[in-house]
Amino acid sequence: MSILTILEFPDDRLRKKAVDVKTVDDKTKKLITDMLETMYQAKGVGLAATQVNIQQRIIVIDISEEKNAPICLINPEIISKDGKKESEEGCLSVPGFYEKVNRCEHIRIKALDRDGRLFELEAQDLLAVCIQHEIDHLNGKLFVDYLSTLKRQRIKTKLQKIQRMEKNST
Ligand code: GNR
Ligand code: NI
Repeated sequence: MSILTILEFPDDRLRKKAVDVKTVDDKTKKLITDMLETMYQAKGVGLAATQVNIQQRIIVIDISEEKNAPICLINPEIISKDGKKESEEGCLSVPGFYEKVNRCEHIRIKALDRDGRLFELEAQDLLAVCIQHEIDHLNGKLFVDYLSTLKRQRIKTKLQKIQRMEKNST
């Protein structure tokens, strides 16, 4: 198992669009294990492959309190959605910033699991928010894109300042 490096806004690589996984093989499974380990270590509830610089449509999620309920979504697609709900979002690629974002309240998705088997899942509340947030990552989109230009610019400047300090202290 290995901890992967999580890219941070405004890194251009977070803007790449991920492609479908063609076959779920041992390499895919190893990546999923590493993504889960990376997500748990970073104390996140979700992680998209794009965030660790892998342009494949793979997402891991665990919204459980005990961190013992990993969900893996390969090639996820929203097949129905309804309602609107605003909630506070954060992102491991935008560390330290939390803002309200509007999402669909209720979604139904289809995806492949770790064994390459097709399944459907109905989600609401945090799980629905998280799945929509992660699918956005696979499409090169970040939650800060839903904010005003001014707010996004302020976040960008503050993060770049922190990133410069981190770079100069190693
Ligand atoms: O850890 C995370 N928490 C979170 C909280 C509210 C809405 C979405 C998220 S996802 C985020 C982890 C992450 O950045 N996934 O891409
Ligand atoms: Ni995120």
